[in-house]
Amino acid sequence: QAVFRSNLSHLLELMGSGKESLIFMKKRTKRLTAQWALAAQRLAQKLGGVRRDQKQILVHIGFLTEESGDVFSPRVLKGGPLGEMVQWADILAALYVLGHGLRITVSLKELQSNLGVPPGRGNCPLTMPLPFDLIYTDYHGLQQMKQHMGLSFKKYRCRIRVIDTFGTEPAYNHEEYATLHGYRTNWGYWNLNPKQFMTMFPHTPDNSFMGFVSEELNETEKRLIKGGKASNMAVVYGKEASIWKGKEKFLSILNKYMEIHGTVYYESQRPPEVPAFVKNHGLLPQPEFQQLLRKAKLFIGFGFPYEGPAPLEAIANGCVFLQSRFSPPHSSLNHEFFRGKPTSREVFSQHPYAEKFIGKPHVWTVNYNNSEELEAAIKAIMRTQVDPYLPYEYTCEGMLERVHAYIQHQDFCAAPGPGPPGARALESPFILAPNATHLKWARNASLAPGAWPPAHSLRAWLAAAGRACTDACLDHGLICEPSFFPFLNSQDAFQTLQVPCDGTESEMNHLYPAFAQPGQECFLQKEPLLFSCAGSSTKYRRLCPCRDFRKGQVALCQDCL
Ligand code: U2F
Repeated sequence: QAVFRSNLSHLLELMGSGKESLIFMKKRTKRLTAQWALAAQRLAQKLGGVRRDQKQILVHIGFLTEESGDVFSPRVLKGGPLGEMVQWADILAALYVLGHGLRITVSLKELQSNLGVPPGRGNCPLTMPLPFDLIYTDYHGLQQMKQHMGLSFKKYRCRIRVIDTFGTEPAYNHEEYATLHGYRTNWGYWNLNPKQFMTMFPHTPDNSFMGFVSEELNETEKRLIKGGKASNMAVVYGKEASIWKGKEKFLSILNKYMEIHGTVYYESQRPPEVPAFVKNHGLLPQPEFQQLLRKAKLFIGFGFPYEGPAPLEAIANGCVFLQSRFSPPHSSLNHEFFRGKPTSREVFSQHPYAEKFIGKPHVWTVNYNNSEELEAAIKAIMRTQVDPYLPYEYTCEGMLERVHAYIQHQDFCAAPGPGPPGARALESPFILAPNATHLKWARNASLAPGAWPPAHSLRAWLAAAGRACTDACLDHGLICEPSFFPFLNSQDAFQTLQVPCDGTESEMNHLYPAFAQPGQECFLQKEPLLFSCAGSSTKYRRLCPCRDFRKGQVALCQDCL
């Protein structure tokens, strides 16, 4: 039985020391202790007496190991990426607060000793018992485990969770399919269950959304902040000078209306990219950065970094986030940063989560190339009053709730039953919407006992041609749920939806099940690992399994706790 913890001092010891990255993470954990403790109290109350198994967990942070080059640690104080460190610090805190047994490794040697690989033996060819129920790592760590676990890797890889900022889509994950169809990249093709990859934002529900937290304000703090805002103060998003390159015109427009602040790292001289009228504070320690956001009215994205934590922190501190729309969208096909990442996702703005899940009045996404549109937005923002806002899923309680649910319910080691769990179930009635493109699983979940998420939250839609299931579900206020694909992957499902199939074929294709309009052919998915919410083609109308979700917690269905 796991017992919630509110004292994090032992966790701080477990985190070790030395590297700047670890120092940054520990400072963060220490600062957030009270928030975690309060969140644990609230979640304990919410869950009542529900039994929570205590798991033995290994956290191996691969990108911080010397063996993978550890390029991040030396840049912590120089404006390099901190988002990953924010997330790992919060993952560790969440696992610890939930009461699990924890080991943390940031070197190959420590990894080997925790896995029980005999000293001096780089690789253990025998299957050895694994003393952990779960392992959280990243792509670097995964590679190291593959190299050093011998046969055990295959046996135990279902216990691994891969923290993967931008996500891995099923088409890239399936080795054979990726190789045959041009989805092979540096990172993908591990043939894991796509839900084993855990992302920073809810990009595609094919992966699990892990997230991180942002500090939450109490009502008094919110009131004080609202009263203390300087309506003409703007902070530019970007710790590295290169982000400011080519933004002179934008800055001169903004400078007409607002006092501009920056937190750009510099060594001795002001970086030439940052104009003299900007008040540059240099890279700030995290708490001071938060204080700056508390005073500011506007936080401005210049297009990079993509999808970091800072805009959420700004919005939580009562700022409006202004960002540019990307047209055409950025993706692994056209942008260096995304190239080689195992996803085809198109990014329509610097921070799609802020745009799609938060939106106005907190988030304004405009075309920066249009000076009139930009100027009008700045003026309107200066007149708008906004309250500090933090989506529940990014609070400590929200993160604890989600990680608790994953740990108790996600099991990728269970042997698959004979055929998809829904194949038989589909003989039972569906409720059809009048236009027959929407169906709801009407029977109770007893048809797939123990399934998580429970089968009764399934709502199915036949998407329009060219529409991905991710978007088709969102269009209806729902979220795509890949674990429900087996329920829809049958001739019966098409029949129930009154889709006029002239013929039905079963093939490996990450867009299936789907209906091809020319030819009136229905296609079923042959390879369960390729069930994918992401992906679209104008050739197909995809059959999409959607589900409801808890308000502010997109990872969990209404009955998922
Ligand atoms: C993202 O990484 P970044 O580190 O560039 O993300 P940011 O949104 O800039 O913020 C990370 C943290 O840096 C902190 C701030 C955030 O929590 O409080 N910070 C600070 O301590 N001092 C300052 O002066 C300014 C900010 C993303 F998270 C990564 O996954 C990506 O790899 C990267 C590139 O897209 O962007």
